[in-house]
Amino acid sequence: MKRGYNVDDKGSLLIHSGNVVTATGSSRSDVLVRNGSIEAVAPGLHGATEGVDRVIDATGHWVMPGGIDTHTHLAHPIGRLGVTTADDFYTGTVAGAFGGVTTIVDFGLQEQGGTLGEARHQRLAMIAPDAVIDYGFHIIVTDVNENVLSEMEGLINSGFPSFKIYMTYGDKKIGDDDLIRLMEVTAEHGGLIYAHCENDCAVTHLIERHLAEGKTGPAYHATSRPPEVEAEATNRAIMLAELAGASICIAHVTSSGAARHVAEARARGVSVWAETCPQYLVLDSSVYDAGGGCEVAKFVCSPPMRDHSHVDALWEALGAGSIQQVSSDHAPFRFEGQKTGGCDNFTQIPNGLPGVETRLPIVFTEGVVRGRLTPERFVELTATAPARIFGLTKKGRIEPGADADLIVVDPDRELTVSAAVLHSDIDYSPYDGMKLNGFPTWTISRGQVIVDERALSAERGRGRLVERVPIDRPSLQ
Ligand code: DUC
Ligand code: ZN
Ligand code: ZN
Repeated sequence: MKRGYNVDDKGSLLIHSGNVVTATGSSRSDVLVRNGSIEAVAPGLHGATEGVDRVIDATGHWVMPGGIDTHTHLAHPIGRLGVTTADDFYTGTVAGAFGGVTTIVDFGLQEQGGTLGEARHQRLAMIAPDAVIDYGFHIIVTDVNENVLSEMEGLINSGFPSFKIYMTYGDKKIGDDDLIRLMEVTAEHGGLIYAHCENDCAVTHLIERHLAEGKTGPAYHATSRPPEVEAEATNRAIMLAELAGASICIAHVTSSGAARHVAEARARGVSVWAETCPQYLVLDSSVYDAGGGCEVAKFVCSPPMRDHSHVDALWEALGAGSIQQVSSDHAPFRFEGQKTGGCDNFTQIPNGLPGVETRLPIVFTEGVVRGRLTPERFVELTATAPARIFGLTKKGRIEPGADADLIVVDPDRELTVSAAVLHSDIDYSPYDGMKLNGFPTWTISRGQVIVDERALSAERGRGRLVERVPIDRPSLQ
């Protein structure tokens, strides 16, 4: 029992006397970890600490599965502008670890004219030296051709079962014809389409109209992408998936209309899942009040934040199960020098908000502490469901045989958010001043304590590529 010993994934660790919370229940219990996996979960294991390398006393704490964030953009050229996000795979995964995230599923972008295999190869080479937590990535398909379609079966069966598509965003956009072709292949081989849904024609038209009318300030970003453009594209993507018999996950649902299309499709048996993100649950369209000047650019993301009726609808959908997971869509840009490039023209503001570090605390505080979600539902939304939807068989659960990816949280400990206390390589937080519970005291990845009483103890590059399997289509949980 060596207090302070940083157990690697060959060691053993006992976390005792915590409130162990899973997606299906909570109880006071101990968790024994050996060689990176969970060996046993039961009360009374702390009677046998002989030979255990490290013991964590979790009295008064909650022990939960490490968060799985299936929507991060690290060192990634975003959207139509192609501006690269400010976090690399070191700063982004360190930020994740401090926010209780033990696995990310990021993105590898197919270049125009390039292959999906090249996208995989390039992205792996970028991530592996830097990541401190485990990682996978979705391949973003931007250029569909026969070769691409024939590559997909091999990718699905070798740990890359999900394919991101954009229904808007310039040369990254996929048309409906190509979307159906992709869906036919994923339907046949157990792949999943992960879709950014906005009607590109409507957005393009509205942007042009705003600019022609002199409505160029950052606040007009939001009115150029109203809820209808999201709801229409969401419904279209779902209907195409239904036609092809394919599974689909709708990225970042922000509006009541899109949430309703998802719920209705699930009710008729379509294999559709949906995520929302913390920004759409705690911020609303008042962040775009024109009085804010260029500060408004800090909140420019797509889809944008909505009015409060949509915020309420999203919480309801989370409670009812028609939205199954919360991801961050972590796409951090510095305010000075990146966001400010569009102070006079909202189309020049890179789209995205940081979120990998604050996702769990926001959902914990606004969901569990405020009584909107049970602790079990919190675990389901942030870890267990993302693992199930995206084929991460060893993650997101606290049970023998699962990877020992755990967080130990003091539910009463509060932290006031500012860029200075967070770990992303940017100069602001959209949640500045917010008081949040739910930051972990310890974050454990494959048995290794990587955040130890709020101090980093992880080597750069220790993260591993996560195993993923083809998607279980009939499961609509
Ligand atoms: N939307 C954003 O705002 N940022 C990242 C990509 C996206 O779809
Ligand atoms: Zn998106
Ligand atoms: Zn995104």
